[in-house]
Amino acid sequence: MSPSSVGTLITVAPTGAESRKADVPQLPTTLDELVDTAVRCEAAGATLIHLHIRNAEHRPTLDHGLLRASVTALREQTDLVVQLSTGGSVHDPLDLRLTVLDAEPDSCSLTCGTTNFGAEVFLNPWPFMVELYRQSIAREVVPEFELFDLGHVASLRRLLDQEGLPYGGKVHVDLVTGVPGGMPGTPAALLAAVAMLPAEVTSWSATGIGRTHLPIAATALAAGGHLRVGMEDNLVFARGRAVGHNDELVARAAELATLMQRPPLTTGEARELLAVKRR
Ligand code: KMH
Ligand code: ZN
Repeated sequence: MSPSSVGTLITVAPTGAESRKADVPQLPTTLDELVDTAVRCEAAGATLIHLHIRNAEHRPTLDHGLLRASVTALREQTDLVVQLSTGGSVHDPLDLRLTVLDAEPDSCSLTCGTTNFGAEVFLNPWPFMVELYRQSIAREVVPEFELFDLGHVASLRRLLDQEGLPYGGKVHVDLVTGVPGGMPGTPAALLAAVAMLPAEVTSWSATGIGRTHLPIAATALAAGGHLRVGMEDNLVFARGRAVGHNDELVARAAELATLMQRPPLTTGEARELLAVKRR
């Protein structure tokens, strides 16, 4: 893929599992807030939403009914590709994380290894990765391989060698940089990971946690990658200015991509890029 040959897939990760509503009231945590966020972010240029949901107390949950209701509502109100997080929060047990696919999303995250995550551990043992991958293929859900470290790139190589290609035949990767415990959010680290990607990878995006988000976005665009932005990864829009709404981050990503002659993909183009099943 030559850097300038394709438009840009913009993923929004609006909520995550880490920030507390009490600390960040503008974080979308209710279903109404999520739908409003999705509609506004789609209008601003996003084509994929990476979703973590919250319960009535605004705490992270993997409740099946709430997951399914969220997927249904987003499908009804937007044309976004709906990706459910299987990473959940660092406190979610592995067996519960495997049940996320019961909600029949278009896509699911699949992290290719365990990583230190601040003071916690984000657990992704090899047997869990394999089981999740097999389930994604059986249920015709397109995985997005989340790579937090160079070791995760090597594990993706191993997974593809052992299990073959994902449902749809496309291999989309998201390089998550700047997590305390993972690869740093620097152009050098990102480009090292990109250089190691298996030849089967058909598209990749990148995100930088916190203040690394802008240099990582600029590097990804220059190197032919796609973008992930959102309040899961970054709560500060600019020095001294908090993110007021996720669509501000999406609009800036779209502007940057357009300046780089790689304007946002349409949702139809994004679905084709990822080979998601029409549901
Ligand atoms: N919340 C993190 C522990 C994913 O969504 O798959 C894991 C995470 C990755 O956000
Ligand atoms: Zn996530």
